Amino acid sequence: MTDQLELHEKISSWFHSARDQILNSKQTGLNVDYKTSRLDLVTNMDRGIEKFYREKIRENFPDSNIMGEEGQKDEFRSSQGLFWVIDPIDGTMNFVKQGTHFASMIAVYQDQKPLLGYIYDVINDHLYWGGPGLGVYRDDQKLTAPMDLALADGLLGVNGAMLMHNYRNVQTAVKQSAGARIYGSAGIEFIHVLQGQCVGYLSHLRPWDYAAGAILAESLNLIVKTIDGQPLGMVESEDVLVATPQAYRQITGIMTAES
Ligand code: 2AM
Ligand code: CA
Ligand code: CA
Ligand code: CA
Repeated sequence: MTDQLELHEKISSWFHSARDQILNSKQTGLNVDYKTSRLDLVTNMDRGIEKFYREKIRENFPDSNIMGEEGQKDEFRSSQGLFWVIDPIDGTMNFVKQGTHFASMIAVYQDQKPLLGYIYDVINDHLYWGGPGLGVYRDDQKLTAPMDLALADGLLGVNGAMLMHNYRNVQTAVKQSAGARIYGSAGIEFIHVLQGQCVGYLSHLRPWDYAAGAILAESLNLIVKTIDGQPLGMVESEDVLVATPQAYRQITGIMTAES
């Protein structure tokens, strides 16, 4: 078994270098392109940071397989050894429009089992990291597992489009909560749930959006599955719900009920 803390020492240093590059882009300028729509952006920084992580991984762990949002995608199912999932900038729209509320994320698996998860809140310079057997840390400080709050007792992070279209009755879940929050970055939303600031988060996500968050959430006894109660795959996009056990049961009860 690769030593988690030995790996962590290397990986954590990459995030601070990524931060410098991202902050520098304010001076050097951003090129913004559209992917599938005017709401689906990619910048030279998304591509540059992913390239930087890939180079670091190849240099330090040459036998790795890598899946990244902006690059080549190795197959998770057939990958033994170290497998990496990268989201170089999560919340690219926020990055472009607000210059804040975005994250940089890496998830690491060994022989298809979770090993380490990282969500880096770039602007606030906080690294949320951990994995099975380690618990979850915010920089050097260990997080306590959030209380198992009911839906009525907490805020619910949701995807804006799902809420607008009342996807699978999500508005009913929001009405039963203390209110909806829409932050526009899956990574930032996961951080709120990890810290007990939101009772759950619901969105339609791809593997790089949820991989790191799922590793951290499971290490804090949160539930992270599809809204139909299925374990998260590593290939498709999924309706992902991360929540306290109580809120998870309540939200899926509402969203999977026959209407
Ligand atoms: P991204 O910025 O890395 O693409 C925005 O609601 C959140 O959903 C972000 O975490 C964003 O990640 C993610 N997302 C997933 N698919 C998306 C898409 N097609 N367009 C915009 N955001 C998407
Ligand atoms: Ca994107
Ligand atoms: Ca993302
Ligand atoms: Ca991204």
